[in-house]
Amino acid sequence: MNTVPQPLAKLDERVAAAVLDGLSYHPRRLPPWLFYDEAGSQLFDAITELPEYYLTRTERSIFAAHGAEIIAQAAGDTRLRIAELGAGSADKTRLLLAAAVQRQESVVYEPVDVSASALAAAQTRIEREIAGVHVSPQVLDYTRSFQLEPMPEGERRLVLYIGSSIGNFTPREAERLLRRIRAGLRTGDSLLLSVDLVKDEATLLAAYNDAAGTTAAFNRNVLVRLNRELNADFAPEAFAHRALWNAAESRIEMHLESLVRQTVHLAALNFEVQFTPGERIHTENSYKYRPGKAERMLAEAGFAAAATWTDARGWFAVCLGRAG
Ligand code: AVI
Repeated sequence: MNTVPQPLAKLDERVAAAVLDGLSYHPRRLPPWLFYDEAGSQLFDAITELPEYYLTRTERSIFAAHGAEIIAQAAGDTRLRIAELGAGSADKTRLLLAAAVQRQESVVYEPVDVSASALAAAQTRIEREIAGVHVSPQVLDYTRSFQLEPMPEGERRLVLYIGSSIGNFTPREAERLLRRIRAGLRTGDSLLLSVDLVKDEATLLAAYNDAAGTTAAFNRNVLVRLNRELNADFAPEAFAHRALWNAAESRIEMHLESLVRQTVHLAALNFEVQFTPGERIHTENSYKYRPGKAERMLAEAGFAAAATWTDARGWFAVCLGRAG
């Protein structure tokens, strides 16, 4: 059957620029934010449930054990409102929101995301599920600017940057992002930063190369996205999912490795790329930290490290920094 060329939806300039830049570069690369179209966000939710992907359930266990203490430390003797960068499925956030409601009867929750539709979905879900939470969504690309709504004097804001999301930024980018967050806060506000810790290589690798192939599908989905949004003709099955541990940089890297010699056309960019067999596209870094590193990063960005909580195996850390 002939496939009829589909008219392109309006070209997203940010996607176009990132792809043109990344695929012109050697070694080829694509930024990880490209993973999160609708299908990619669903695949990521599925990853968080995988037996090998210990991160989400370990972090959740820390919140379950220490949620009340985290909220108490952040609040001091004031009322707290809670902002969250990235409005994912908010499953773990629920534990912290419930702890805040327990302490002060109600709480304003400010999920921050670029996607208005993701925010609307989060608002409906959370207001339905947790009594006492008032959702005030903020549409914002926090990787570019960080200016939240002004809040009443006498309240403090706790910003959640959880899920080990900071690990997908290079150290320089992470530093810049933490400084930007600090600049948008008042003295006494705080930031809760979660990081995945260095552990044995087999555990790390399994988390990014699961038996069911969900992470492989998540990785390849970026090519499906480029086919749709940039009228490209990637054959996703002609690229293998590779996850490797880069000990020198302390990070898991994900790549898509071309299995054959091939030329890919990206019609919307009027651009083509040739791949040799074995040539890779670097799609993600996921940094793993040594104990104490997150606290140093917070300090360098202007936060006094207030407390750190971890799990019994010492696999994951949740650090509270107070804006000084
Ligand atoms: C969102 N981020 C923290 C995940 C991670 O573990 O780096 C993304 C991910 N990539 C592959 N699996 C999950």
